[in-house]
Amino acid sequence: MTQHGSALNFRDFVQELLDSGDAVDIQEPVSPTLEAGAITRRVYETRSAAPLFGNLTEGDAGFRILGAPAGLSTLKDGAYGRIATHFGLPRDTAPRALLEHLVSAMHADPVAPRVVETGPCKENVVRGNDIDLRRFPVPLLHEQDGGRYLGTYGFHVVRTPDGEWTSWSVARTMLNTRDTLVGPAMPQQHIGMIHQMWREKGEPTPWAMVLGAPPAALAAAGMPLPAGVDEDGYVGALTGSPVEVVRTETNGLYVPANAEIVLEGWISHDETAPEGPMGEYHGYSFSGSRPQPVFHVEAVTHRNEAILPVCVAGLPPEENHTIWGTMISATSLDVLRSAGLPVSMAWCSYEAATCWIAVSVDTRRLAETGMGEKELADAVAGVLFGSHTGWLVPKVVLVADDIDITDIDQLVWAIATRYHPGTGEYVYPQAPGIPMVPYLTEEEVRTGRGGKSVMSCLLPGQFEGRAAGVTASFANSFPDDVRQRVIENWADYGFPEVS
Ligand SMILES: Cc1cc2nc3c(=O)[nH]c(=O)nc-3n(C[C@H](O)[C@H](O)[C@H](O)COP(=O)(O)O)c2cc1C
Ligand SMILES: [Mn+2]
Repeated sequence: MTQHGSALNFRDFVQELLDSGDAVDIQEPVSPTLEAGAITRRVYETRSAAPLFGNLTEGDAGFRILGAPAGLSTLKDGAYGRIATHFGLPRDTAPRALLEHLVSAMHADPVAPRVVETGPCKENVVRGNDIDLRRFPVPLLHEQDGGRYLGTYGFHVVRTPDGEWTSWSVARTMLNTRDTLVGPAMPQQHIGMIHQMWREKGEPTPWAMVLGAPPAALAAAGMPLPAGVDEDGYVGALTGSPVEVVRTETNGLYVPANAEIVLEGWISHDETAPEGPMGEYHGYSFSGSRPQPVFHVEAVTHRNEAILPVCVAGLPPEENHTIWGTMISATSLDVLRSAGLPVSMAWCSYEAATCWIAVSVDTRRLAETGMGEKELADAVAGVLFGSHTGWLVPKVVLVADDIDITDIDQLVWAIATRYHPGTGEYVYPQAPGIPMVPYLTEEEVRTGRGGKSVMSCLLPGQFEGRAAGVTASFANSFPDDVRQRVIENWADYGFPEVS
């Protein structure tokens, strides 16, 4: 027996998508060399159902791929259905409710994972010389990529040498040789911090990678929780059940028992190999590879007919926006609110490719603080850009909370009509930030600072609690009885129902 439900069992997640019409079981032969990537890309861009490739032309027979595991959908029950299913929530859960759910679990007691003797991930065990990662259908995702990527929707497991902190974190891994992978482990990310601790001890870093993980665990591994926080305990708090984990075959780490595929081994300290390029979250592919650490695989365990989940990064919306962006939104909202700032919501607009976060300001509370625009911008920048989550996002858009910041149409209208050129932007050349942002100068990439801003779309009156005129719209420009009559008679006028 293993635990069930879409949040804690990837196989159940896939079944739930199929049952709700949000995944397609593809029996046509499909090549992992570019074809699966092209289909998945078109799925994101047309908001079609997630492709489950059941008949792949490379790799051992039986292995499958799920593309676009958290793509947006056009189904009637909501665009965010595939994301909500990651957390076992109803498909029509709105972003605001999802964020509050994620934030409240940050303040709940962690629920530690439960160690079980064995689980589905041990159905097949391959060790040593028998390992050949090319047995999996390792996809070539974009024509310009420097290699095939096995890990695009999986997480690393590492633990500090003192055993006090276990980190689950999502980062990409490229196939290097038959039993090694290569990929980034940035020093600001928790895998990089823990890798450094092992380096100082002079020992290789014990490591595992989990593919086809429980979806809530994958999302938590893509969430910038503070250093020292175990993502596994957060998943327990979030789902209300401990995650079932099993001991690895070789290195004493623990991995989710029902994972589709587990790779275990160690990360080298001195050995690097060229990695990339790859189409990336900001929507571009830059040329050239970079040296990155090599991950040595000493054992592979996997379920029968394992399903490899795949993110084909690039233009939004893909998982770097729908999962990473959503998890950044939750941690940023918590950081800003915990600092006592008059903030009601934070949202990394998927359309902005995780390069900006919109922050909505409670103007009534803002007026009570007596803050001016620069003071507010500096306070938001100080709190956010100094945090682990704020390191990831270069731009903040401040806007009054008459705007629903999860609605890109409203946000664009506010930017166009409220941002004041020349005075509405505050820049922070000393703020630290992720060096992957496309517009950074060489100097900014080298120093890891700058290219960060707060853009204010607050109008002068809003600092005194006054509204920005009356929004001329269906909601604001008509008395209740007129609106009610229009809604009730809608079909009689001859219109189809609006969702
Ligand atoms: C689909 C996806 C792909 C990601 N790829 C990477 C990556 O290649 N490198 C990276 O540093 N972070 C990547 N991230 C973001 C990290 O997972 C995220 O910043 C997380 O907070 C890192 O864990 P940590 O906070 O425990 O260090 C990715 C996230 C998602 C959802
Ligand atoms: Mn972490």
